[in-house]
Amino acid sequence: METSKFFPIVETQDEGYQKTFKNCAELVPTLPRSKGWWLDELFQYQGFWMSSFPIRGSMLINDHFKPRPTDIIVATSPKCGTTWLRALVFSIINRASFDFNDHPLRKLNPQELVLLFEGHIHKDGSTSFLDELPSPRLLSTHIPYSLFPKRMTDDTSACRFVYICRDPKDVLVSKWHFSNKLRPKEVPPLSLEEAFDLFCKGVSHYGPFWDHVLGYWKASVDSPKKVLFLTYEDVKKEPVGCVRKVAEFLGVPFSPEEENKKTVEEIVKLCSFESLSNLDVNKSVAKRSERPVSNSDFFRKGEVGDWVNHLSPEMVEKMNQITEQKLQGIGFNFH
Ligand code: PAP
Repeated sequence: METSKFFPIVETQDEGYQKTFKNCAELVPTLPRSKGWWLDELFQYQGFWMSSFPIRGSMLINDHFKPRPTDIIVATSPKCGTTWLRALVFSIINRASFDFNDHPLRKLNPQELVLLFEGHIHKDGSTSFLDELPSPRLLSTHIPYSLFPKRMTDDTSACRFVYICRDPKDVLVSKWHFSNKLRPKEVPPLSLEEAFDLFCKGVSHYGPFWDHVLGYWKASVDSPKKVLFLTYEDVKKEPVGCVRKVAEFLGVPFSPEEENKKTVEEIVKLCSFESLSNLDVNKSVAKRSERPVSNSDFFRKGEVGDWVNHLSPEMVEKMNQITEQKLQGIGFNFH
C-alpha cells in the first residue's frame, strides 16, 4: 500500500502496480521542485515540470499500459485547445453512431467524454479501467511525447496521436485566467507578471511549453502516419479543412455521400466555441471533489490573439524572442 504524502493512498494487491507506486513515491520527493500556479507544487521530471499526479500517471503508462493499434490519443500542452480537439475527434470517429441533434456532446462536457489518460490510469489502482474500454479507445493527454514508452512511440502501428498547439502568448493568458479560477479564495490572485515569469522559465504544467511543442513537432515530421500536428490558429481559420485532415489521418475519410450531407460542416458547427459554450452542460459552474474546476471554466473567449488585451510590449517581445530561439530552424513557427 502506498503512503506517500504526495498522493492519495491507493489500495492494490498486484505486486507490479505496488512496485510502480513505491518507485514513484520514493522518486517524487527527490525531484527539483517549484511552487505551482495555484496551491500545487511542480516537480521537474525527465525535463518537464509536472505535478505529482501526472508523474505517477506517466510511470503507470510506462510500466503497465497495453496500447492497441486503434488507440487515438488527443495530445496538447494545457490551454492549447484540448476541449475543442476532444470534441472534434470524438465527433469525427463516432459520426455514424449519433444524430447531431441528440449528440453526447450536448449532454457531456468534452473533458468527461474523452478522458484524461494520465488521470484515469490511476482509477482503482491499476490500468484495468482503460484495459476494459472498447476499441477504438479515444484518450486525451498533456504528457510530453518523450515521456511515453517506446512501445507506443516507436512502433508505428501501436497508436496514433493528434496534437494541437497554440501561440504561447494566448496560452499564457488562458492559463493565467484559469489558474486564478483554481486558486482558493483565501489566496491572493496570481499576478500576470508572476505567471509570465514562471511560463518563460518553463515552469508551467507539463512545461517548458516550447519543449512540449518540439517533441510532438519532431515526431510528426519523423512519423507523419503516427502523429498529426495542428495549430489552434489553423483550426480557427480553416475548420472544415482541418476536420477533413484529421479524418483522413485517422483512416476514416468523409465519403462523397457525407460530403453531400455536409457532415463536416455539422461537426464544425457542433464543436464550435459558440455552440459548445452555450450548452447548459457547459454553462455549469458546479465543481466536484475529484475535479476542482467546473465545466464552464474550460470556455472563456475562444479567440486567437486575446494576448493583445493583456501583455505589455516588453512581454510580447520577450515571449516572441524565446519562441524564435526555441523553434529556430525546425520549419514551424507561430505566425
Ligand atoms: P485544458 O488544457 O485545461 O484542457 P483547453 O481546452 O486546452 O484546456 O484550453 C481552454 C481554451 O480553449 C480556452 O481558451 P481561452 O482562455 O483563450 O478562451 C477556451 O476558451 C478554449 N476553447 C474551449 N472550447 C473551445 C472551442 N470549442 N473552440 C475554440 N476554443 C475553445
